[in-house]
Amino acid sequence: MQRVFSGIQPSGIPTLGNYLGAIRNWVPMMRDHECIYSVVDLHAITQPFDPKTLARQTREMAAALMACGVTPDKCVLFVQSHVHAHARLAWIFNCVARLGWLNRMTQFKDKAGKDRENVGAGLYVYPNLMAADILVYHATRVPVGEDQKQHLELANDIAQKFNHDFGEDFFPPIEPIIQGVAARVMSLRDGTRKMSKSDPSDQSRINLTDDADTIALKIRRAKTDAEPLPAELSALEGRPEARNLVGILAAITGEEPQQVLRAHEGQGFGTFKGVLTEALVAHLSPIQGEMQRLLNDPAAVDAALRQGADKAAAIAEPIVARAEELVGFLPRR
Ligand code: AQP
Repeated sequence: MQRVFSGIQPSGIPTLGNYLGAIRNWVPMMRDHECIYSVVDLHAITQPFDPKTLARQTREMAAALMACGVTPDKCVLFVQSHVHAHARLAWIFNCVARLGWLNRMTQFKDKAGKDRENVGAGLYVYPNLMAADILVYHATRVPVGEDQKQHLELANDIAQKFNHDFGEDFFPPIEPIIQGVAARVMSLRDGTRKMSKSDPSDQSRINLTDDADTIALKIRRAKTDAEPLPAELSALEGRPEARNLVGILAAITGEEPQQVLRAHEGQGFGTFKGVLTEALVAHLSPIQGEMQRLLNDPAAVDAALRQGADKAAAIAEPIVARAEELVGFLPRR
């Protein structure tokens, strides 16, 4: 059985984008892979964050995952900072990766913005930590969106250079499980930007915790245009907001966007938004109920995460110890 690693940052409440683009796909993968899923708090501190809310957000993210079906009895679910092997291997990778490789990472350029001198160094070496997250379990499959493909190539470069420099075929190659662009959910305020949990505007996203009224309001206010829905998907080119709402309904109902258009051809957005709201509320409310039930007993969530961390460490410790041995560190005896 192949081993999968995936992570999600506790940088806010999970959004509909996180759910449709990542979390929902984690569940079926647990049937035929050994899945290791992490709430990656070490990554979350590479961007501005609030130390007063980080722990709560981390627990909430774990509860959201469990409520979506990522249950700890069927996978290894844990918090990244609880397993020290990640940071230990990441340091070694900081010394293996070349600056030239990191300089090519487009996500750093996007996230750093214009004021690069003032960005934390952690954001720059983020891909090295991501490589460590995967390779510290010798995981070979990683579900990624298009935007993460470059980081995965870097992880493979790091693994190869480590193997070459330290004389052993130690780290296996990683293969992406590519998720289609269809799963990409865009901001409700701007159809050309992705929906993000850290977007300053709450109106730009649906949070998994939004109640029915909030969802209705956000969808009603979502940016659209005055044209009715066409019959053909190709006619939505140049209408990113309309395309996004059609894509969301398709993802929620399990249909193709083309089928959604056929069913709603000629409709204005007033009507279509009503249908979309109803579908979203019906789909998300059981998840919200379960998340709330879990968060009513935070000690039980923390205990599940502790067990997950123990299971993760049992896999990662021998691997990082061997990597340290290959590098030549004197073992602690
Ligand atoms: N809008 C999206 N559509 C589809 N998939 C998405 N993902 C994120 N946004 C969308 C997927 O969610 C997973 C977890 O992402 P992450 O938390 O590690 O970081 P991210 O991709 O940077 O997600 P956010 O929500 O945009 O977080 P912030 O605002 O903190 O940067 C990934 O698999 C991602 O592809």
